Amino acid sequence: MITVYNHQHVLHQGKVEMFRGQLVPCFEVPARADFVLAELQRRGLGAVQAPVDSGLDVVQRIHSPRYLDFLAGAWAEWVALDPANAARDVLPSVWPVRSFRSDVLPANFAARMGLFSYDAGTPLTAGTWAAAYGGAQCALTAAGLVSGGERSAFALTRPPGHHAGADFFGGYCFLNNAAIAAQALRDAGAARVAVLDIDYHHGNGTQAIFYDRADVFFASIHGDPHTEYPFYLGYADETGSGAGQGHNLNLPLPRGTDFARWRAALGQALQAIARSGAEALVVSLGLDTFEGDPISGFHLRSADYLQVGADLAAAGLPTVFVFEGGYAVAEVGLNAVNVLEGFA
Ligand code: Q9C
Ligand code: ZN
Repeated sequence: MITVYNHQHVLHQGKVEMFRGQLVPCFEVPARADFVLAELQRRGLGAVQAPVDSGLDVVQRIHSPRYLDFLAGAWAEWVALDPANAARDVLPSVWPVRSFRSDVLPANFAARMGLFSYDAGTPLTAGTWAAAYGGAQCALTAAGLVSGGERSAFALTRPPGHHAGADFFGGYCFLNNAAIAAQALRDAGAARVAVLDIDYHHGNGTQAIFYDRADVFFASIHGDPHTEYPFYLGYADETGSGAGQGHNLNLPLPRGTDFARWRAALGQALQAIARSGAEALVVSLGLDTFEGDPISGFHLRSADYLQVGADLAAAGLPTVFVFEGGYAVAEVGLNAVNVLEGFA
């Protein structure tokens, strides 16, 4: 399997995130991707290549113009407010909840930070745009390889993407790489595409992007949002709207879920994907379902990920893997590459 590696990922390096009233060191760190790359190379799982830059055409089909403009220019605005800001990450602190307007674009920078985000755990840094842009190019290149006839490809990117919506960031995510890959597969001729999200956290951004579309089926297996982040989306009764009715499947599972129960949900998701008529698959590959993950609550073990890969392969679809979460940093390489090897 070819890996498309975003060498610019290190440019996104958050210092702290807000957690229980304190600023704590970021969980989403550059070493995550380094461990995956090292394990891929150690096990000789296939070529690693840099992305081809194909610009923002497909990205603009997923994200709104005013959101992309904001992200691309946010760091320069932040430093212009105060040169001392260059040493500090940006975090939002005010948000337009129900009854506020989101159609007006405020001139105030903090107000726009809040307009385009939904949590205080996602620092924006000097290199966030460059890293996220490189990640999107990785997803596009991986999708292009699969459209061109490869059985599979892996987009090894960070920051992750599945919490980012058409016009918001959050959950450590800025550009929705999986959604961008799915759109690219559609544009290259696949009539129907499925996105399967196996990160511990519900892929609220991806769901929202495709919620009213019939051409992209979204299925997600995740911690029950009654207790787990992102809390406000990911319930079983969310099945799609309008033309997208019936094209969204959420399989929330309780904290403490083990592999046997999780795998049964995977089987259910894959059956639904087969019924959807998808001609290609995008897997949002989070490894935070691992028993040792510091911020999650499922109990998958490293060896289980080989079986996950084999189950995914049995679906028989051309597949783009996109790296998402997974915060047990020392084990994330082993776990990710186990999925890829199980698939191969
Ligand atoms: N400080 C992804 O896995 N914060 N995002 C949870 C821990 C948000 C996870 C609280 C977790 C977001 C891509
Ligand atoms: Zn996650």
